[in-house]
Amino acid sequence: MVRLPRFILAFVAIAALGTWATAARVAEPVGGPPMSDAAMKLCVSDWYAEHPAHGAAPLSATGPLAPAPADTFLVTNFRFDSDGRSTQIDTVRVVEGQTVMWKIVSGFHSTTSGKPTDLDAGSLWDLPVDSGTPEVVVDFPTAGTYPFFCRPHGQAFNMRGVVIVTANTADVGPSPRVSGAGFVAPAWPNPSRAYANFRFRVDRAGDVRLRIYDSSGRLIAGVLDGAFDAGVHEASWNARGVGGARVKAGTYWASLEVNGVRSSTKVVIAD
Ligand SMILES: [Cu+2]
Repeated sequence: MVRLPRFILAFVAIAALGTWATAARVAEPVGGPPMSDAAMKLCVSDWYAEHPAHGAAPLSATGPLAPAPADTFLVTNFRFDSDGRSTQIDTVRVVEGQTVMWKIVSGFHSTTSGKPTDLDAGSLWDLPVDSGTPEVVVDFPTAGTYPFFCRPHGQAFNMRGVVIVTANTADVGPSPRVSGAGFVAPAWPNPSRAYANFRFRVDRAGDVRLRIYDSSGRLIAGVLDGAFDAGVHEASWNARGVGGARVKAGTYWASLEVNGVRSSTKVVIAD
């Protein structure tokens, strides 16, 4: 047996304790001094390395021609701020079919649906908000109250917020648009199997494109691309991708572009 000198044992013990204390702080912040940038970054990157980010609005809803988000939370240490005041928990109100943006100001955070203690936290959306993804946009197609929190700071720093989505009481379906062009009904049947059907309004004769995206914004299929007269029209998607294979069950987004004005509606494909 090699006998280590006593001072070396003391050094090893202190080093091990230091490592443990750092790991515990990252995994479960317990208030006290704010987390360092490095600890926040580690917490966020560790989580999303194991759990894919999801729930961002499809690219079609965030492109240069998409309507601006209806409201924005500025994400800072350690609050979601929507009103420019230093209140802890802010609430924004939007209408069905509108989008909300989270925009980084400082630190490393997430926007995660639910409350920190919910078993299904993050089931609707769970996205990092940091220098790597400085702006994220979530689509809110359905009325309801949607609490959210930051994974590293929701529990210990009460870093939370709320989105309240009110029903669209005009009879124009899920995506009201100022021009009057857009979907006028949710996709049906819901869920869809062989076909998903869409009804949409064209405000004046012109070019119409209808495309299908998956929930990560990947283009799946083109349904329409051509000239239409003004009026209400219908189209169907055969639940097949560009290559002709049936898509797997899940949530997709139909993106409609009428004379450059875009709107989107959700499509659920069943097995
Ligand atoms: Cu945070």
